Amino acid sequence: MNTSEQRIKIALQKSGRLSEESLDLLTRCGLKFTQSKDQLFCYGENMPIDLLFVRDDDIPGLVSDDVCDLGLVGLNVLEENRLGASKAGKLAAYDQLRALNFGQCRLSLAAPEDFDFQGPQSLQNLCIATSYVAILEDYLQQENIKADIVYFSGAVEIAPRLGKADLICDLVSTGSTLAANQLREVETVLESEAVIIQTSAETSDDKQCWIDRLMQRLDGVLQVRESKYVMLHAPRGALDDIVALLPGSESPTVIPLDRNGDKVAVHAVCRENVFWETLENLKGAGASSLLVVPVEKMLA
Ligand code: PRT
Ligand code: ZN
Repeated sequence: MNTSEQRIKIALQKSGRLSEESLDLLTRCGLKFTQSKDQLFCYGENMPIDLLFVRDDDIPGLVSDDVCDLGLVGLNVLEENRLGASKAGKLAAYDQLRALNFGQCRLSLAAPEDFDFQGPQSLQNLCIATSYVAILEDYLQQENIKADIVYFSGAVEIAPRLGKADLICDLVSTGSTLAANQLREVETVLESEAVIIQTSAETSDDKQCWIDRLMQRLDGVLQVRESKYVMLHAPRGALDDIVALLPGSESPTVIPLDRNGDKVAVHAVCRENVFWETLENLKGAGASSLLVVPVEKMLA
């Protein structure tokens, strides 16, 4: 497992909105790198896994062409690549392994505030500015709408003010960019978040073993992020109500606290965050001595 062909290469965004969290996720999976983020390449010290830092738009192609085995990229970039390739008669050769629960945004249509949007039909014969031509074309085709698309590589939100388009189709997260440009989100075209993809090219058994191991750790890391360990005391009679209130928990451990088992301790892993309201409701149902602690690692 030492030659460079046998080492796994993961493509990550070099510098941008996904960079920090992508690297953080892999570090949490226990990977150690000889790291210098300004370099294009990072050597994995404790596993045969190296990182390649590139522009996000290049990630689907690098994975599809089997230059990299894995890639972390926004679903929006992936879909644009897949639909673009299919239009050119090519097949994008990668499989989506997991959604990564960061980089959330949506590709949305947005119009000037006074635009009377009554659904996709309102787009008929209008002009829409976007960086996501293939996704927008696909959407318009599915809705049976004829509209002109004008390509903007960035600052799409200024297109209506420049008189270049009637609407835009762009990524939105908080919505503040749209508001600052007197635009209103009218329709979501695609919900997006960061995902991890693997090349569809044949992978050696050795490499696949490491990829499976990495995915198992990744599942643990993703589950742990929101998970909490909850401990509480309760009268046995209130157990059903209390268990029903624990968010996303599976069969908690119940330990008798007195000789006849009327009072019990309940320990549960909750796979969702536990808010103050939940604790108050648990207390209302008869629970006492409530304790919520973060979970460090989890292996199913
Ligand atoms: O240099 P490189 O090509 O690698 O980076 P890039 O400039 O193309 O991408 P980058 O770093 O801006 O974004 C990388 C990925 O982050 C995107 O492909 C999305 O998957 C994800 N992401 C999440 C976002 C946003 N949220 C986001 N808000 N990408 C862009 N935006 C922009 C959007 O285009 C608009 O200009 O932020 C603005 C809107 O934000 P709000 O909060 O005002 O709504
Ligand atoms: Zn980009």
